Amino acid sequence: MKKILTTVATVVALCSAVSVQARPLDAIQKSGSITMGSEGQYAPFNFFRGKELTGYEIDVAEAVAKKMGLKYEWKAVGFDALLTGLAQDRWDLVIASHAITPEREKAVSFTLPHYCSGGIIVAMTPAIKTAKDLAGKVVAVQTGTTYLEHVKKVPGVKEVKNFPTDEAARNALVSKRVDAWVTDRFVAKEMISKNAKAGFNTGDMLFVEQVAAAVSKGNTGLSDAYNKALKELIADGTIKAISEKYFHEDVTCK
Ligand code: SLZ
Repeated sequence: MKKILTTVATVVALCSAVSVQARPLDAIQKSGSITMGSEGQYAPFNFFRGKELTGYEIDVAEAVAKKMGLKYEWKAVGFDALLTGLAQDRWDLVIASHAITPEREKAVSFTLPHYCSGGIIVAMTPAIKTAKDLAGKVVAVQTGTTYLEHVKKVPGVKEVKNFPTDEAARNALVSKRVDAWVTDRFVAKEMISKNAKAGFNTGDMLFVEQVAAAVSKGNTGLSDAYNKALKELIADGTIKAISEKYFHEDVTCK
């Protein structure tokens, strides 16, 4: 047993020795371009319009990059791979609606938040509105999200079904494979305003959260520069204007 543990420890040590850290600020500045990762399946925060990645978070990050004097390049991948990709040097920064949580903070460093929101209950009947109403019900959430963690803690929920994308979780509700869907309140609001006749009903917010970009753990040079630019863009009204464009309201943290 001891030998196996030693072998495992050696392999882990070797892996970390060869792993490359995401680039510090000066390396990014030297190259002139920052590589950013997002999901592209979470309208209106980040989504594809044809081949173009767009949305509130995409516009915010591009404005920040420009303010930092940088060009940018996007990588879009599944939500699950985004934070781990920071430690693998696949991108310098992730912006994909990640809430700041103690668990995630063990692995990455967060910037200042670019919006404040929360998880809301959505159902096809007005009878399911509160956490209590979820007792005995099947609830759809996206894998790897704070929605999953919070719904798991609601007493009496019959089953939490998880899906690779938020859209797939929503489709499960539409096709009545689940009784409720928990998603972001602004995602729900926008989706319902675009599908007014579909019969969606929103209920209570289950929890609130602050959502921020993430950089590799301890990359404070990059997060400080990002924060400085973001603060300036909040102060001069740029972020508010981007928010109004996608949500018709200001979603920044008050
Ligand atoms: N804000 C939630 C969901 S992000 C989901 C993106 N599709 C979280 O932090 O997990």
